[in-house]
Amino acid sequence: MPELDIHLDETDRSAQLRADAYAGLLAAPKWLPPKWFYDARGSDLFEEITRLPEYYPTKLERDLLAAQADRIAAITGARTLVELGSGSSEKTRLLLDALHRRGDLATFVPLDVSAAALADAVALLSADYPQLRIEGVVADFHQHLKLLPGSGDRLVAFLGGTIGNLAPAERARFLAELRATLEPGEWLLLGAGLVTDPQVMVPAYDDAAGVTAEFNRNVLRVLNRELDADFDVEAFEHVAVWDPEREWIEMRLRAARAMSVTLPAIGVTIEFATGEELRTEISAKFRRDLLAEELAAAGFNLRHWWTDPAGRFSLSLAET
Ligand code: AVJ
Repeated sequence: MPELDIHLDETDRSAQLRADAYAGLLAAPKWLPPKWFYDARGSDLFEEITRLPEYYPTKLERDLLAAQADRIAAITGARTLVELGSGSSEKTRLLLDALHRRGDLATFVPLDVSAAALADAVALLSADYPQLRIEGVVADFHQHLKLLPGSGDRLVAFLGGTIGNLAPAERARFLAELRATLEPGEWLLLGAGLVTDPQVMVPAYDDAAGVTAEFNRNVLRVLNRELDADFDVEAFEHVAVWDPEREWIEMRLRAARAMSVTLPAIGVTIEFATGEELRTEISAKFRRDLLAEELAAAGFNLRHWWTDPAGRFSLSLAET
């Protein structure tokens, strides 16, 4: 097991899961934050999603990175690459290779809430990049930005469209906090899904093989295991809808029948009515002007903007 820098130990994690479950499951409507999808199985299911024919973001982002990585390396000259929500860091190799070709790269800092996914990624990367210093950080990018190692020469990558998991107010806070931890001349590379045809967006979150449904229900398995809850996981149906006002995809779990669920670890019993929905994720899609505005409001200057020809996914390179 590679050594990781752990800012989120099991005690913090479980205290947070309790707090989130308590707040979200007693709210009306019920909700849970998406970060709890990602135990080892959830991280594997997400990797499977990225290979589905319907799930276009990963492929489009990979193509954009492949096309622009050398330019990004030349523009930023970064010696430290930080990746927030790194998961498998699979696409990130395109950036590592480009920075390495220029001879600038010294350190890679992948940061993820999932210790399991991070440990796998660090092990694979250390084998393939023996000369690179890799500092895996188990942390939550909502909370631990101040702890990012390195200074003055960083490129922070936040890829995959994960920014879309944040609601507008959280996003503003996150971007401002990130900006505050960076120094002048450091860079942000942001991957973000764009508003496109709902007939393209919705199937990406509701695939024919049912992998996304399993991923969605996995959050209930996490609660069953970690909070001793007794969700009847199979009694929840996967729902993915496009909200045209707020321009985000919402994933929900819909109770197929009325149910009572006990969560002994937090001393709570909750009731579901037939058809009641629990919101598990928002995945916001963006427009260039809005993103440029949000970046500017946080103190970033959008310097480069790349999209696929159909305008479904974007890479933004912004300077502090
Ligand atoms: C990992 C947050 C980018 O929102 O597209 C995939 C997660 N959810 N299918 C996304 C996800 C359902 C994914 N992100």
